[in-house]
Formats: sequence, C-alpha cells, structure tokens
Amino acid sequence: MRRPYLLLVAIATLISLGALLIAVSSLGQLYSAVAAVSPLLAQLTVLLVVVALMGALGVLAYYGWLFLRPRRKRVVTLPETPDKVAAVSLQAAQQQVSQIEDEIARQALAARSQALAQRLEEQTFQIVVFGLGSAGKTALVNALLGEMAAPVAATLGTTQVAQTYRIGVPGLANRDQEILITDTPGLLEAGEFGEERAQQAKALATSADLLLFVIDNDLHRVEYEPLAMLVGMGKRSLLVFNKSDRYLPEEREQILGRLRERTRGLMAAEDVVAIAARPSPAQLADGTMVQPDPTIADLIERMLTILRQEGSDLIASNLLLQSQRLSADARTLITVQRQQQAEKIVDRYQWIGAGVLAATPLPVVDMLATAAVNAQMVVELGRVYGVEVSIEEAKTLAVSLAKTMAALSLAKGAMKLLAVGLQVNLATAVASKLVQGASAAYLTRIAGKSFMVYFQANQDWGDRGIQAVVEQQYQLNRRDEFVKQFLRSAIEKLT
Ligand SMILES: Nc1nc2c(ncn2[C@@H]2O[C@H](COP(=O)(O)OP(=O)(O)OP(=O)(O)O)[C@@H](O)[C@H]2O)c(=O)[nH]1
Ligand SMILES: [Mg+2]
Repeated sequence: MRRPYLLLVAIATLISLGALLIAVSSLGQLYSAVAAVSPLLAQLTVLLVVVALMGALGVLAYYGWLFLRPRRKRVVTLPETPDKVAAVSLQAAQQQVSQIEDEIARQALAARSQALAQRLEEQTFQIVVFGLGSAGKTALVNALLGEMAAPVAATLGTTQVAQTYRIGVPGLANRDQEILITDTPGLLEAGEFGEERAQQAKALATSADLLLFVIDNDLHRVEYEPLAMLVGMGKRSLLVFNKSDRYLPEEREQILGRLRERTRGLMAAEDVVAIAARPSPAQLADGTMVQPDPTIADLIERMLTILRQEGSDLIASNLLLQSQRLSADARTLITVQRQQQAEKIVDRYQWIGAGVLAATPLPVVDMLATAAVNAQMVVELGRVYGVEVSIEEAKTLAVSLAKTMAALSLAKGAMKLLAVGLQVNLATAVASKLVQGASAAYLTRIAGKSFMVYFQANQDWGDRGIQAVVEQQYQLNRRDEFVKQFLRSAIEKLT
C-alpha cells in the first residue's frame, strides 16, 4: 500500500476508535435511562441502535473499499489475430492517403490500398517467381500451372512484363485456396538491381506472400544480394535450383549441398529445392525427340506444406508490411505537400514583413530582427503541420527566434549580404529603405524556414538547439544566385 493511503487508514482508525468509545458510553447512558422504564425495551433499543450502526459501518466500508482498492491497470486491447493487426494498419494507411491533396498521387496510393483491402478480404495467396534472366522462371510457372491447374501452353523466351495467373488449390485450410502466381521479367546479370525492369520485379517480389527465387546454377553474387535483402526484410522465400536435369545425380546433390551451405542462416535447408521445370528434350531409340515431364514434385510439396502451415499468417504479415510501406509513402508525399504549403506562407509573410517595416520610421538594425518574425506566420505554419499554436504561444516562439537572430547578428549579416548584392556600401545600405525592407523580408524567410524545421521535427529544435537551426537556414539561403534572385523580387515588390 502506498504511503498516503497508510496515513489515511491510520487517521480513519483513530477517528473510528474515538467514535466507538463515544458510542459505547452514550449507548450505556441510553440503556440505563430506558431500563428505568422497562429493561426489555432498553435491550431492544440497544440492539436496534447496534444493528443500525453496523449497517452504516458496512455501507461506509463498502464505499471506502471502492475508493481505496488497488486500481487494476487499464489493459490496452490490441487486435489479437495477425489479420486484424494488418486490417488496423491498413486503416491507418488509408487515413493518411486521404490527407494527400495531389489528386493523381492520392489516386495512385488509394488504388494500392484498395488492392490490399481486397487481398485482406479475399485472402488470396500470392506467389512471385523471381530470378536472373533465363533461369527458367517462365518454364517453372508453366510447369506449376500444368501440374496444379489446367495445362498452359509453354511460351518460353524473355518475359517483358509481369504476368499473373490465378489458380485454385483444393482442400487447403478447410477450403479451396486461391493462389496467384506471378511470372516476373528477369534481373539482368549486369544490371543487377538498377534497371527499370529489375525495379518492377523487385517491387513484385516485395509484394509476394511467398517468393520462389529461381537459379540455374550456383548462387551468383548478383543473386545472393537480392535474395539476402528480400529474406532480410522478412520475405518468406524458397530457393529453387532449376535445370537440375543437366547434372548427374551426385553432381546435383553436391550443388544442392553447396547452396544450402551458402544460404545457412538465411533459410532452412528444406527451403532449398532442386527441380527441372522443362528438362531438355530426350531422343528415343527410334530417333524421335520427346519432351520429358517437369520434375517439380518436391517443390510443390514444400509449397503446399508452407501454404497449409503458414499460409494465413504469411498473408497477414505481408499485408501488414505492405500497409506500412503504403503509410511511409503517403507520409513522404504529405511531407512534400506540407513543405510546399509552408513555403507559400513564408513567401507571403516575407513581403508583409518588408511592407510593415517600410511604413515605420528608420529602424535600428537590431529592431529589424524583431520586426521580421511574425507570430501570425508561426500560427499559420503550425496549422500546415497539423499543430494548433495559440497566438500567445506563437508570440513566445517568435520572440525567442528574434532573440536568437539578434544574438547571431543576422540583421547586420543580411544587410551586408544584400549590400554586396546591390553593389552599395554598408552605410548606404543601412540608410536605404529598399535594403531595410529586403533585409526584413530576408530575415522573415530565415525565420519561416527555421520554423518549418521546428514543426517538421514535431516541435523540436533538435539536439543542437534553436541557434543551430537558424544558423543552418542562414547558411542555406546565402548562396549568390539565391541572393541575386531574392533582390530582384525585392526590387519588384518594394519599389
Ligand atoms: N535443361 C533445362 N532447360 C530449362 C529448364 N527450364 C527452362 N529451361 C530452358 O531455359 C531457357 C529459359 O527459360 P525461361 O523459362 O524462358 O527463362 P526465364 O527465367 O523465364 O527467362 P526471362 O523471362 O528471360 O527472364 C529456355 O530455353 C528453357 O527451355 C530445365 O529445367 N532444364
Ligand atoms: Mg520468362
């Protein structure tokens, strides 16, 4: 029990003991008074009073317990099953997508979120076949379709765009499971991950519930890296050693052993499987050529085991990953959008600042800094970043920024900078209304940019404080071309 409670209990005990003593003595008096009339009545009266007292005490004790009992910690209810977690995360992503103002960007992300919602709803399992060019991805997809569904004509050769096939696998997880198998364009040996086509393949690989990573020999470095990357980000993968018909049985086992060795720590040994998706044609004794059947039974068995054991979890965790990515993409767009809106506000206020200054009689250089930071601008910037800043808070923020700018002698620095830009000397510059106005505008800009950094970092000036932020913005805005351009607008607006 905590200390304040202990004290409370001690005081309560003392008071109750006192009250009990008083009650007993007055009860005694009451008894003798009534007993003078009738002893039976006296006994009854005392009994009644005692019962009433006990009842009152009981009620008191009950409320005391309600008040003093140890509070149970409030349990935050997390959605329990993986697909509920995915659903919640998808909802959050959708919420973010709806905040994007750019029509085209929003629609693109909305389409992605719709596709995810549909997968969540339908629970279709997506398998993506991935690997270097000519590893036999298309041959494998055809073989799988041939074995698992209706036969499909094998069209081999370079796959240009990804192709997705839909098949139903009967009797999985107490119902028919729909599976999507996607054939991807191959990664180029030389191009590694950089190519546009490879990017498309990589995006598809990322969206897979299960990845079939097809190779036709030992694992090359250009294959190992993407495989390690995809497995590293949690992608459930099988390493499929295709064209194993080109090797003698013992060679095949050797290669398989090497592959398992190479991928130890990355994936389980049974997730490395040898197949022949489209074995080389064989010549019969009479000279005719026949196309042997694919050898992919081991792979199908492994795939079905994974589907059965991990299928729904894989779908859920993949959807979770996808919606987190969607969120991240939406956030990036929102950041850009906010930046543009904030930029407009700063642009507007910098000339307001200059105008206000032009209306006041000759300011001292230090006053410039104070005049430049407009609290209303802070309020508006805050709003862009979803923060409601009161005008009072904004004033406090503005004052501390103005002080920092004064401490850094930014007003003087700005005037010098602009004087150089205008090719006049500092004395002329200080006296010139144009330079004063331009300096005010310039400092407003630095202030606004600093506040953008502050709001972007969730109202935090960062480890190195407000001064470092202001200094950095000053450095960023003093490039020659920028100053020239700025002066041009200043002359246009202020004269
Ligand atoms: N010997 C043998 N050859 C195979 C096997 N599987 C595929 N091939 C051959 O490998 C070549 C390439 O096969 P594809 O299926 O087109 O390869 P891919 O990975 O889809 O190639 P891209 O679409 O260009 O990336 C073809 O000539 C196939 O006949 C196999 O199991 N054994
Ligand atoms: Mg292909």
